[in-house]
Amino acid sequence: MPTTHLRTCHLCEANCGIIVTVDGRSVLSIRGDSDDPLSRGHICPKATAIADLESDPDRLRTPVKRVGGAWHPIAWDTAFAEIAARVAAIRAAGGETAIYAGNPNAHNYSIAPQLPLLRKALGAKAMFSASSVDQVPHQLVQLWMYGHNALFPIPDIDRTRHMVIIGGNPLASNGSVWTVPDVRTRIAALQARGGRLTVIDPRRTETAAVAGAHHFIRPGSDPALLIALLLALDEAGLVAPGRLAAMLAGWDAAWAALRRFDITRLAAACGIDAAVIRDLAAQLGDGSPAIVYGRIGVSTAAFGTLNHWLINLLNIATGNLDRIGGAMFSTPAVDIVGQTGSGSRGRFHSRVSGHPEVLGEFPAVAMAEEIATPGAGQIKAFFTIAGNPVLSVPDGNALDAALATLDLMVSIDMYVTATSAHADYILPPCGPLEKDHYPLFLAPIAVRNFAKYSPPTFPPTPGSKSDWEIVAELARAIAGAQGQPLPNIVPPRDSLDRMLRNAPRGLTLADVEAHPHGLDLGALEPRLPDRLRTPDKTIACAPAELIADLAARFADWLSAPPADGLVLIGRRHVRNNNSWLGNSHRLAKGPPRCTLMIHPGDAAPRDIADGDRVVVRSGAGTVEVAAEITDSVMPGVVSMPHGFGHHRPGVRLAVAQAHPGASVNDLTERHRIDPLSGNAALVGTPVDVAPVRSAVAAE
Ligand SMILES: Nc1nc2c(c(=O)[nH]1)N[C@H]1C(S)=C(S)[C@@H](COP(=O)(O)OP(=O)(O)OC[C@H]3O[C@@H](n4cnc5c(=O)[nH]c(N)nc54)[C@H](O)[C@@H]3O)O[C@H]1N2
Ligand SMILES: Nc1nc2c(c(=O)[nH]1)N[C@H]1C(S)=C(S)[C@@H](COP(=O)(O)OP(=O)(O)OC[C@H]3O[C@@H](n4cnc5c(=O)[nH]c(N)nc54)[C@H](O)[C@@H]3O)O[C@H]1N2
Ligand code: SF4
Ligand SMILES: [Mo]
Repeated sequence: MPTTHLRTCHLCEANCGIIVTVDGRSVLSIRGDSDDPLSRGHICPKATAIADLESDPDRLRTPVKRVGGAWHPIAWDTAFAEIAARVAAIRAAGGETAIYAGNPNAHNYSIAPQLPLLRKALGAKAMFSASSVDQVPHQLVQLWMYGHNALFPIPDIDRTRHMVIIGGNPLASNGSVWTVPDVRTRIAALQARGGRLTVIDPRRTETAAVAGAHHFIRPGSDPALLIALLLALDEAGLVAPGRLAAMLAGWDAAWAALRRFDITRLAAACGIDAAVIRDLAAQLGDGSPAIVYGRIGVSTAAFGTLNHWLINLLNIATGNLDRIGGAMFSTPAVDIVGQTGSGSRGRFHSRVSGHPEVLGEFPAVAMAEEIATPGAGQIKAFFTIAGNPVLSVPDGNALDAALATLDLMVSIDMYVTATSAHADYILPPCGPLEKDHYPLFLAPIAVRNFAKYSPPTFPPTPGSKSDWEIVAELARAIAGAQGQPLPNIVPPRDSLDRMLRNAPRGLTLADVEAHPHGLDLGALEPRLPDRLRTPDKTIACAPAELIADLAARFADWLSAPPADGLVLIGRRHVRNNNSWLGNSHRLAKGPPRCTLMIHPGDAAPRDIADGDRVVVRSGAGTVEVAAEITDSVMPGVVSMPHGFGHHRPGVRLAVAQAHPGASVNDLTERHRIDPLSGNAALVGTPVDVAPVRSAVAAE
């Protein structure tokens, strides 16, 4: 008998409501839930991949242990006991341990409370995560300006008049650091009510294609545009923070630092005409609700932290922070801001390169050196949890080589990937429909205040475990093997109920469960100054680190002549998801997606024809891909998606390996970072491109 089940798609930040129809354990259909208050029926093609994940023959169903090159099934308790004994021995001999927590952790409410238990049992000084190849610059700016790293301003797209998207492509990504399901319809509604969308991107993206205006920008040059916009507002007398004025600290100091620059010079540096910049500033400053929003393209950049500071200053200068139709703060059912520490930077430093910790983590770019560099404090045991950093982190080859030297590696993952292929043990979670879901980290950044709990669709398969159980049981086994007190494990539903009750709304899990389509808690509301976590409830507009970065590193960059040659940027496709989901039959269909987009004016002099195999070379390495000639990328820029390169030895992803592509992170470089946040500068890598035939001839 088929049954239908309501839940949330956990695959991306949009958190769409889905209706899953099953017969026994087979998935008959996955449809959008039109009664979900947030997603209103929207889904993207990835939702149906959940069915492929459930049935994928490559998905591991039992823990496995690698002996030589072969994988052997192993019982859970044996695996936990063996890992625990090895950790105890490694630590007794002075070896360090570390964890990399990958992107899916952000989509799994139940792991978060268990991770500190594992970290403590391991005594792991070094914690790494996908945050430092992603959004940590947003969080550092929020810590400095608003007093808490999780105080994310959310674009109130449904009520704005003008949305400016810089370095984001929500029509492919479905929105990020911004839970905004069905963004296409929301953009169409904005335009239908006479509002506008402006996109700033080195590529004419899917989002740019529906925007009223799109401006190409030289990769990495965004601070020049953002400062020029601020100066143009100032010049036109349009700086009007309104009611925010009473909350601003350091406002004059910020302006004094900005006014050292000149619009003409800045315009030349970013490649956008000064007249276009002045016009955009006039639109932003016209008094109607407007939002400047920046994402991966400005976050994973050498000036990532500077970019986000300038974006926040723009929203403040136009009076659009904390304003209906501007960039607003949420009133979430679970209040991360009220229930976690504000965050930190520089309390301790990494061993090899002396990177400051940021929010308790070291930059992911430092993993390879921390594993490979001998000496006291060298990482000898390494745990990955839902991550595939060999494909996701710059200089994947360096990490690949480093992982091979570990004394112990454990991956909590359901696939044998480019990363987990190095593990001694792979501990696979149960299928996705056997898990429950709550958007712990994503509801607080949604365009409406909402809460939704999804129970498991299927009962657990006997002998399977959810991620949180694996992490918790590992923590207990490892603590026990070292004679530490056993950690107290709180079931995730209990933690969730407690977090809900402790938030100002005071809901219970039962209250949320009473609304299986989701509980709409209303539109975003102005929250300042109460929401600020700075000691004096002001907005710190001139953090010393940013003023210094502007005066030194940015000023140097601006005075240096622009480099010749091509630079590499990334892109996403609506049918891919980072380094995984490539093994879904449904998603893998269609033309090859791992191509190098290149402008016709850059292809011709290099004698590259559309579809030719080309060699791309950077300071880190070389990859071979097919060229896709298109004027949708600006001259001087080439674009390649990340998350491909499944040909590496040992990988077991049959469908993905039929379209292996190449890993763009074999080209990105470990030393290219934003030094304030430690975030990788994934965009703007200098590269050479040549057809395979001449590259071969040259060698
Ligand atoms: N060049 C370049 N590199 C990038 C980016 C870019 O734009 N350009 N983007 C960066 C960004 S924003 C991110 S977030 C990172 C992501 O990079 P990672 O943190 O490495 O995450 P994923 O690539 O999503 O890999 C997820 C892994 O977890 C496994 N997995 C999936 N779901 C689950 C689950 O529920 N439980 C468990 N235990 N395992 C699971 C998958 O099989 C896969 O191996 O990549 C970054 N890398
Ligand atoms: N389908 C799909 N959806 C996803 C993912 C996925 O892999 N596939 N990944 C998820 C994850 S982990 C994340 S973090 C989000 C990311 O969400 P988005 O930030 O929307 O990601 P992208 O689509 O990579 O958009 C980044 C844009 O920045 C542009 N860009 C590159 N360099 C620069 C620059 O120097 N300046 C400017 N202004 N723009 C630049 C690129 O051309 C690109 O269009 O997407 C999430 N959603
Ligand atoms: S946009 Fe697609 S992948 Fe993201 S939550 Fe919605 S259905 Fe899932
Ligand atoms: Mo991400």
